[in-house]
Amino acid sequence: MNVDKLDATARRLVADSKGILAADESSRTIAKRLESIGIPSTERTRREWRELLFTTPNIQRFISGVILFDETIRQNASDGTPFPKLLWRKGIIPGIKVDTGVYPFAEHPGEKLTEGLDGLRERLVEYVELGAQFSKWRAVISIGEGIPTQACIDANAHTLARFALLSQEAGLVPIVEPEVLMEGNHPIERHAQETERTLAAVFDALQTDRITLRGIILKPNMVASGLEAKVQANPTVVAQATIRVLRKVVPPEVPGIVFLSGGLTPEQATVNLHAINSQGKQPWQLSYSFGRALQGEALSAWGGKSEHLKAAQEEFYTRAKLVSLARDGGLEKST
Ligand code: 5MM
Repeated sequence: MNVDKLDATARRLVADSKGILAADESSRTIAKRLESIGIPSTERTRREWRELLFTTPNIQRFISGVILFDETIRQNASDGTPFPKLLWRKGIIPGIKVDTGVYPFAEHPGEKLTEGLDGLRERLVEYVELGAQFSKWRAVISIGEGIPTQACIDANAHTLARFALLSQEAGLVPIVEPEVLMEGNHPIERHAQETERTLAAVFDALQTDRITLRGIILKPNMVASGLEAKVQANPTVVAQATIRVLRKVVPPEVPGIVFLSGGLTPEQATVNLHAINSQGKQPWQLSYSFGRALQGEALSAWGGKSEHLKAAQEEFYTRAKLVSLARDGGLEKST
């Protein structure tokens, strides 16, 4: 294993002012997103949408890497350039989602286990040939009455560690994504407690499996109130709770932490990231790997119409710029 190469890739992914675009929606999720603007999800519309994002002028100022879906890493832009090559030309690192989705966790109602370990070693070799330099696996932990169970947390932590080990063996930086969902009406304290429990189990599993921590990126949720909770913690409280949990459980060797947006609006995710980066110096870079919070406004502006392409790219550029400022704790400079 080339640890220096993993380390260099991880550091490039969380370079100053930059973060990751999550564009790895599975077929079902991208269909939901495209149908929300009234267009059907076809091979062509999915390609057009991703091409619009990737070809946004100067987006490489704020985007260090893009997480692709299996279909996307094999697609070409309209001029015939394979998407990974198009991204490389802009100095953006292509990555790949390698889990195959979340499934009910047997005998554990309401809980999910992520699958995709079968044949993973061989798939990773192919993704490297296609141009990927990092990989991603998402585990989903739900909060409810009596859940998450320790069994669900441990099973997901174990599969995340297996994924990370195989990725590093293949020369790919694993993005380890244990998402404790914000869906629900729980108070922020409960989200903090379950996030801490989950991350502690994940780092136990990573250390047991001897993962090189300086060659991974952690992709967690911010610690926040449930999306349906009546009382919503403000960005400062979110930032303090998030940092408190991360400092307890994330070893300092980890080079970077990139947050998911988890259903927060683009504005909320941006303001929270700014507040998190205003809490003082931390051992790790604190950046972003948003999906919805980076794409939402551009998707609405596009509406599937070629005459709106430029306006949509401007929306994407503007949001990415704001998120980048927030990542450096400098959002107020934009106002
Ligand atoms: C872009 O969405 C990713 C894939 O989700 P599905 O497998 O459910 O289609 C997802 O893993 C994403 O990378 C993270 O959840 C971050 O996205 P958000 O929208 O939460 O920032």
